[in-house]
Amino acid sequence: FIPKGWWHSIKGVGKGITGSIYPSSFLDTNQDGWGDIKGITSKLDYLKSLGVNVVWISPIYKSPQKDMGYDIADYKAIDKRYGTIEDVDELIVELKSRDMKLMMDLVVNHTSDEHEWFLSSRSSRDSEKRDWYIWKPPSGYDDDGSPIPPNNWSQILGEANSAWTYDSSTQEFYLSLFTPEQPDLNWENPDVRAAVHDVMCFWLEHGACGYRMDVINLISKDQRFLDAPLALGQDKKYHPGGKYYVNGPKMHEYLREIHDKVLIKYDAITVGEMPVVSDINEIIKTVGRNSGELNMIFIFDLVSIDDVPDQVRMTLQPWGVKDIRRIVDKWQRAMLDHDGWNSVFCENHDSPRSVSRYTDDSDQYRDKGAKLLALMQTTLSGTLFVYQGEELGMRNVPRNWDIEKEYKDIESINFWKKSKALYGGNPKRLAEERKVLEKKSRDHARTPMQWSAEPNAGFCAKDILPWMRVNDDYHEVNVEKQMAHESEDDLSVWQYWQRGLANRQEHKDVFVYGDYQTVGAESDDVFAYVRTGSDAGKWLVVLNFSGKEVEWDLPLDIRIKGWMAGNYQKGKPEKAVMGKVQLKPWEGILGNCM
Ligand code: TEU
Ligand code: CA
Repeated sequence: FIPKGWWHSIKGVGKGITGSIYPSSFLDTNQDGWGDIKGITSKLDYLKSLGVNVVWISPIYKSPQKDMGYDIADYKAIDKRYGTIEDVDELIVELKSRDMKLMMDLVVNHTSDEHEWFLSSRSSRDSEKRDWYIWKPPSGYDDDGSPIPPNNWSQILGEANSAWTYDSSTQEFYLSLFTPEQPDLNWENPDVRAAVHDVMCFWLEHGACGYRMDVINLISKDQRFLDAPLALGQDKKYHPGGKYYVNGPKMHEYLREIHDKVLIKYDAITVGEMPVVSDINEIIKTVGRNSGELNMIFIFDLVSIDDVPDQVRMTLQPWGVKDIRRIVDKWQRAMLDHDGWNSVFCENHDSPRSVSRYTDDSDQYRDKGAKLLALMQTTLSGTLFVYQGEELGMRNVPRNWDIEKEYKDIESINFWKKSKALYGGNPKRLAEERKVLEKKSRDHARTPMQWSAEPNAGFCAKDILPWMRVNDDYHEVNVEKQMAHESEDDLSVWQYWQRGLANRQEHKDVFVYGDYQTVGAESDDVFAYVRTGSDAGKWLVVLNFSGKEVEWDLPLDIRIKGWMAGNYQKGKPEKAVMGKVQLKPWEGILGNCM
């Protein structure tokens, strides 16, 4: 029996349990209110005890931090806020001694506008680096003489603005898809690609195991630079231009070049961030067994579940358990049927907290909701990514926080600026906009990690102001409390994750590599599936994604040997083994089948 994705098992990718670290909010060790590399190193035992064996750290390179380090000014230097290159060396030594790996963040769709490549590029039209970025003349001039951008594409982190930024000294626009401080590199230029390869080799030589590759599917732009289709029902000046740069014409060519010139030499592990695209064939070209591109990607369907289709991320649409089922089923089956590999995640630094988003974060149900999501993620195929604080069931920030004072993210700031400009005189409409932020802002994931009930949640010293406010609930929700939690009949969320991860590693043939089948697809409340492996047999996962008590019919062809775990008790759940199963609100159970 050769499990699907066996080549990933040889390489160890399948066994990967990745802890996603947002360094500024992880742990501050030098009293400046900003998390640092030494903070990460000091918590490796913590991560290891949870079950993590790979650490992905969001960018720690030199950066003006306009987009929290996703605007890099020097790829080979560490930002002073985070520490030094010696700190990275120490981190790698400490990781290796624990049999853990370091995954760096590679942000090469764009640089910071303070990167020397860009400073040179913008210095004159004749600069030898002019062509390293994407420069175009104005498409015309307004009545008042102001230049009109080359096309109508909107900026991703500020939808009211153009994706093009005018440079008055050389009188041309440069493309800056995310913010004006993040100019897009011109991947058509082979020198740019060679420079990226060189950066990649640098950190792999240094001891990194591989890369999480930021918006890697945006690197190839359709060179016609045509206008984007107008977003429906929107009376806007600029529109999402994804059609012309998401999985663009030469993306696969560029990825294969990276693979052949860099990855293969180091046997590096890669996960490409690929928002928007959700076409199976297109994705298999990248992560299929013989693709020669990447090991896996982040597919965005689950974290875009509440986005209005074909519009920007900061929108809201209703969704239900049928959507979760459709999305999970689609990708679990796709990878099995086409021999591809995938990542599993519900959270990252760009998404609201999963317990608030997919379940119920009230005091009554937060614990159950967080465990429900843990049960789901630890029983699905792929390389698992657990985002800091997810293992505690950390919540979104409270609704009563002052947006203008507490929200720090450039996307939130631009969104709120736009909302006030457009709807300042319309309190009802403005309240709707506020609701979008309260539900979806990236700030929710970025509050400091909650280590203890000490002031500032133990993230930094008590007399220091953390760069971002600590969530008010840290007295209740914190590492110290959850690791110490002792109770006859219950586990903390942290302990539940720990046990789930251990169970997953123990039964890799089922939960990591096994077959996947959705069952009971007619239910409006329950999402359920069967995992089948080579030696540990067949397992049924039943997840009540509703706040109601639900009666669920066991499929006729499934016989339960025993219910082994659930999120309502420490031991084995007492449930019917045939016929109808009664489920409490947000209850999840795991059964061993005959
Ligand atoms: O995110 C890219 C991305 O497309 C989204 O997750 C993004 O947050 C969303 O589309 C905004 O509406 C990556 C990084 O993860 C993010 O933090 C950076 O801001 C972005 O790239 C630019 O580097
Ligand atoms: Ca610090």
